[in-house]
Amino acid sequence: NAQAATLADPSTLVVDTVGPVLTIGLNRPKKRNALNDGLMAALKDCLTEIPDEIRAVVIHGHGDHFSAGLDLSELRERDATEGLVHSQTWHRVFDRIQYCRVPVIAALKGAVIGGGLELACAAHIRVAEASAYYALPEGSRGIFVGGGGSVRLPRLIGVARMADMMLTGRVYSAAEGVVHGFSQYLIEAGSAYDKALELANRVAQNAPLTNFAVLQALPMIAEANPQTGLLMESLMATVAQSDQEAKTRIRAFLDHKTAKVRPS
Ligand code: 1HE
Repeated sequence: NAQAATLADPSTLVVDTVGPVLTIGLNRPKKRNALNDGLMAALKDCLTEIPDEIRAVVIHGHGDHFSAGLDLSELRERDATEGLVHSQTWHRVFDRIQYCRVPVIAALKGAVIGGGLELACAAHIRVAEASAYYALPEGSRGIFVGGGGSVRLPRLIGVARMADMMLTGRVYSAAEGVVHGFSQYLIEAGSAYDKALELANRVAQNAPLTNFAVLQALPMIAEANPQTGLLMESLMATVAQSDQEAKTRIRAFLDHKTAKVRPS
């Protein structure tokens, strides 16, 4: 029932701290990290109380796969009302990722399927290794996305591509995925977690106000009408520039004390 669904199962996640980075490992490898209610409740809990000293989050999967999506064994129990509650519960959990205080980076490998892809879409940066692949088998299972996928995924890859995935079961490879916007990084096998951690440490060094602006203001500005967006941008820029952190960093550049921007 809906009440029992809120009980967190801490064994489904491995949460750790690596310097300023909180790492959250999906930990149901025998079930290919399928997302059951206990895991989702645990994920919600650990995203609720992010310690002050944490400056970035990495979400990854234990085993060979990021996530096989919704745990289908739980689905057969639900009626329509419970389904609605379940979907909205997922929305709240994934909103905690998207609107997190700090940047969230997803390290992708193997199956990134259905709800697993919806989870990845809520993160701010996706790093995929060569084994990653993306699919939305909801169509063939007679269901629909329910974890915010129809809101977030079209913004990354477009409505037509998502419709094709759901209608025909099309699967995209990691290499295709980086071209089409599923991930921002494509890296060699076995290194998604390390790369995600490296990026997390880099973003952790940014001025907190810059990260706030990128996470909270940028997506809203991008969705706003242009005149509203431009005004929001001006206001955000003014607040950021007037922060002491910005002044210190710009002074350091002018004093030749910071690294120059060079091609990577
Ligand atoms: C699962 C799930 C799952 C694996 N729910 N139990 N997602 C899907 O439709 C994907 C379904 N899964 C697969 O296609 C495959 O399992 C994989 C390609 C991910 C992995 O294949 P493989 O050969 O490595 O493993 P396996 O033998 O298929 O699975 C190992 C076990 O995990 C097996 O259980 P067992 O008790 O027989 O050992 C599988 O049943 C179990 N398992 N995936 C439940 N998803 C909010 S709306 C979101 C809607 C969706 O996400 S729909 C997409 C659902």
